[in-house]
Amino acid sequence: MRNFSLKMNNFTALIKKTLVMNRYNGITLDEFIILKEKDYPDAKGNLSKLLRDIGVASKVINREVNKAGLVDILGAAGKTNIQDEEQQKLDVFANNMLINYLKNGGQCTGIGSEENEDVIVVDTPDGHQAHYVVLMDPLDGSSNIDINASIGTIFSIYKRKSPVGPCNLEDFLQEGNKLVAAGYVIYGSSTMMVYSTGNGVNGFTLDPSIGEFCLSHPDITTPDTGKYYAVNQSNYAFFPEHTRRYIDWLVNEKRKGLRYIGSMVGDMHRTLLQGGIFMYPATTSSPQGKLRLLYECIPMAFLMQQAGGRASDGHQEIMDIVPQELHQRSPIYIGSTRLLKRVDQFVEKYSEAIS
Ligand code: AHM
Ligand code: MG
Repeated sequence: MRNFSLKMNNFTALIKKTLVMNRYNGITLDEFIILKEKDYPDAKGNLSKLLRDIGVASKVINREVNKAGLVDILGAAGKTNIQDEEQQKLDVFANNMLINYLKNGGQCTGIGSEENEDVIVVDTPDGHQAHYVVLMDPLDGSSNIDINASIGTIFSIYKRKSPVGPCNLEDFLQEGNKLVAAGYVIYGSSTMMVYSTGNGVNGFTLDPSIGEFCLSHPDITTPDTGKYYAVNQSNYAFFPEHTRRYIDWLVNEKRKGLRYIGSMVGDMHRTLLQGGIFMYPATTSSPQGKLRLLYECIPMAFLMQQAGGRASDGHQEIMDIVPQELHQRSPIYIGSTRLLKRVDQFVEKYSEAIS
C-alpha cells in the first residue's frame, strides 16, 4: 500500500512538472523572473532586477571559471597575462564582479561577503533608497578549482530593516525566516542557477549556445529520504557522540553510501535533487563547525525547506537562528525530512548532559 501511494505521489509530481514545463517551455531565467513578478500585483520589479543582476554576474564568473584549466597558458593568479594585465584569483574575481553588478544595479543598499570583513555600504543616492541587502559566498569550494570539480556562488537577499539612507549591520543580522530570496549557481558539468523567492525552488541550466539560463528543473522537490550521506568522514573521531552514532546507523543499519565532494554547493545540489543528508557537524577543535551561518547555512536551509526538506544545527532549525555576527559559523545537518528526524532522535538520546 505504501509502495502504491509512493508511486502515485511520484506520478502526480511528474504530471505537475510536465504541466509546468509545458507552460514555461523554453523559458529563460529573465522571462521567468518577469512572469513570476506578475503573481505579486504590488511588486515594483526591484527584486526581479536584483535577481537578474546576480544572474548576469554569475555568467561572467562562469566564463572565468571555465578558463581555469588554461591557467598555464593565460598566466596564474598574481602574475601578469599576455596583455600585461594582472590575473586575479578566481574567488577575488567573483567577489569583485558580484559587488560591481550589485553596486551598479541600483537595487541593493549593502553587501555582506564571505570575502570581506565588514559589510559594504552602497553609498550612492540609489543605494540609500534601495530596499535590499545581499549576503554572498562568491566562490564556495574554491579549493576544488584546481581539480575541475564543482564550485559555486551562494546568495541570499533580505529586505533592509533600517529606513532610507546608508544601511547598517542590523540589516544583515536577520534570521532565515526573514529571507526574501536565496539561491546558488553551480559551476559543474553544466552551469545551473537554482533559486527561490519563497514559493518553491526552480533550477535553470545555462545554455552556452545562447548564453542564457533556461528553465530545466521546475518546482524542485527533495525526496523524503535518499541513498547517500555527505560528510567529511576524516573528522569522525572529533564529532559529537550523537553524530558518530548517527553515522554508524546510516552506514551499518541503513546501508547509505558516502558521497563527498567537499564543495557545499555540489554536495547540496545532489542532496536537493536526490535526497539524502549533508552534514558539517561541530568538531572538538571547531565547536561551531566550519560553515558560515549567513553565507552558506541559511540560504541552503531556505532552499531545502522550500523543496520540502529541513536543516538544523542539531538543536535548532537553521532558519530560526538569529545571527549575532556577520561571519558566524554553525554546524549544519541538511536534507531529507526522514533523515533529519533521525538526527533529532540521536541528538536527544546521546547529547552530553550539561551540568
Ligand atoms: P570555503 O568557503 O573556504 O570554500 O569553505 C567551504 C567549503 C564548503 O564548500 C565545503 O562543504 C567545506 O568547505 C569542505 O570542508 P572540508 O574540506 O573541511 O571538508
Ligand atoms: Mg564558502
